[in-house]
Amino acid sequence: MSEKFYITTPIYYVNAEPHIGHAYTTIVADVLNRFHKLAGEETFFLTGTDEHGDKIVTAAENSGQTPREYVDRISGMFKDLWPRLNISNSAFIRTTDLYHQETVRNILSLVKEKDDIYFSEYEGLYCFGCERFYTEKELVDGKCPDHQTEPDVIKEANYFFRMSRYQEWLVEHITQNPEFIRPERYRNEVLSFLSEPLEDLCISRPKSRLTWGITLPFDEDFVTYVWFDALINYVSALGYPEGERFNRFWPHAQHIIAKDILKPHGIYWPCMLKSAGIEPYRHLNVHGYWNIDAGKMSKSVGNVVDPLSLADIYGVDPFRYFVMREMAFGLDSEFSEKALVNRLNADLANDLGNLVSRSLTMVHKYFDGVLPAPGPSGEEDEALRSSAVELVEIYRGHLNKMAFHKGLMAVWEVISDVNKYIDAMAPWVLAKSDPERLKTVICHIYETLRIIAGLVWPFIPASAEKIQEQLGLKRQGENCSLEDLKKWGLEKPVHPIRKAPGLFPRIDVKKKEKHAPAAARKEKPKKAKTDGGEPQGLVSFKDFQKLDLRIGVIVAAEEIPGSKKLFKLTVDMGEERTVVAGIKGHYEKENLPGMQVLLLANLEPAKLMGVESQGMLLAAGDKDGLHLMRPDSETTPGAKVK
Ligand code: ME8
Repeated sequence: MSEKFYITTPIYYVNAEPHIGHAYTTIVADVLNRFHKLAGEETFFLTGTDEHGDKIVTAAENSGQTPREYVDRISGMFKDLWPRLNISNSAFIRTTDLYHQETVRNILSLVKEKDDIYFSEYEGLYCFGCERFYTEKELVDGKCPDHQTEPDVIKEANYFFRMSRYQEWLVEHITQNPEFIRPERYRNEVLSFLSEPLEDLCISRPKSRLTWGITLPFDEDFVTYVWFDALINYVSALGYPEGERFNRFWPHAQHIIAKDILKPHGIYWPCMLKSAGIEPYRHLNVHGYWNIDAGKMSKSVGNVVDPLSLADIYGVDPFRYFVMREMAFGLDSEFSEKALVNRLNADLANDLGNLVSRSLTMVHKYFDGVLPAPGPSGEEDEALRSSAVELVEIYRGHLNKMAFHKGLMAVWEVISDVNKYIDAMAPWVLAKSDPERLKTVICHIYETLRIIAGLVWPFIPASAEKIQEQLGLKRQGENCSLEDLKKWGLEKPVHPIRKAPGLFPRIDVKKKEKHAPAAARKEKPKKAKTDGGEPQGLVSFKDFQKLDLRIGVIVAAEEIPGSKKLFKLTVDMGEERTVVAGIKGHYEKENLPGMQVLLLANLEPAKLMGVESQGMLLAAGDKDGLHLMRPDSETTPGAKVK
């Protein structure tokens, strides 16, 4: 029987569109989900949307929609976002789902039967942004610390959950289980809060004030407080109380949240579970904020960063890698696009991307793409082999402690080791001096790459699978386990090693060419070599020969939403390629299909406005605009230009 793993994100409010904060938490959950799969565990990964309460009603009114129409629309945006960020959630829950509403009512009845709910008049300071009452002490300068607004004084009769009854038990539980809330700073925060007497929790809202909620099972005139409704999603999604999935996964539950919602998760939720007779979750994992310009980024402040446009511009994997590498889980991080570009260029394009491409090129150059059997070995091989194999457990240790950035740093140390090993072993010299030794070196590089690809899969799944495919591995993605990774030499390629275009195109920081059309991408002329290389400004015939210029025929031309200059073209050059060309405004899209063109076919792929361009059309520009280069008579598509 395999171990089980259950991971959840907060269910996000649908009062605004998803931003980088939501994307981060969900990517963390996704990385953990994939990591636990690699560890051989059976996993369940839940995310969803929180759709009741005052906030939602106000947002719906502001957008001129009914709450129902509004929640359907925004919840849909969250649901659609996740596949685009390659999120592998097992389920998506909405608090307006009927089964969830039923579970909330069942739990309320259960808690009421235990005499843990009572009715009472209450006057208190209420923040509509947080949808909760505040004590004087919790306010900062008389204002809500989150919304910087003065709370309203509200007097009303309501239902209360006897949370105070569970205070002692909770303190004991947290003390006995040091990993219950982690990292430690958040555990201490909760314990410090619990050092004062815990007040009971108001868990209803009169329908005279709010109707958009779940009606209490024991009083038709009230709806449930949004947090009492929302937290229950974590068990309703598993089919509590009878669901087989509930019994299987709940004992292994781990939540991920940011520090903004520590109190409901660290205090209300365990008390609710205890009262309902459900065992507590296993871990509450709390991360910090993504700040922007040194302030908290949030929907209410309005300085949001859109994850999709970042993923569109830089690629999904570079975006995922960046957020996981940049933030130390538990601490705040400052978001900057420049830092993202730097990481992409340095860690992904230079370190990992170059390593893969130079390694595969060598297998081609020296062994026609067929991995040889190893020859005699030496000390250097053993050093690389042990650091690669030991990496698996080091990585596991970091990820188990939520230290994702450290896990990645450890992988990148080994990437640097392989790069150094290649430089030290100089395969290009061995190719002439010791071809048998070269075989060993190539095998060691191959094996280390297999381990690296497996370990980066949770973070950058699509790129890792591309590498695994290029390596000809049978076990790819989740089919490759941590245990398998430790078995040196486990797999032989099932097909010859594939040479493929670069994995991570570099972004030119200075020129900020990222939005520019491929055709307009002008490289600065390379500086003349001082070591007897080619004279400045001239290109050797050898260099010219590196260009793979082909005749192609445009078979389709499409608009790219939001782009004024670009068309997405499908070009047949023996095989079909997608090429993004900056010719809009110079050509009508209807006139393009059937046109023969000249194509640079081995240009490093680049993503333009979210579309990967796998080549470049050649055109000449003058005062009349752009003129596509074409053969002077009908030529077979794919014919090479010499
Ligand atoms: O609180 N940095 O929903 P919510 C990092 N519905 N993460 C951030 C962030 C930031 N600046 N801003 C938001 C709710 N997040 C409730 C949850 S759960 C039963 C109910 C992420 O839409 C982070 O995970 O306000 C935070 O905890 C969550 O979004 C809050 O999402």
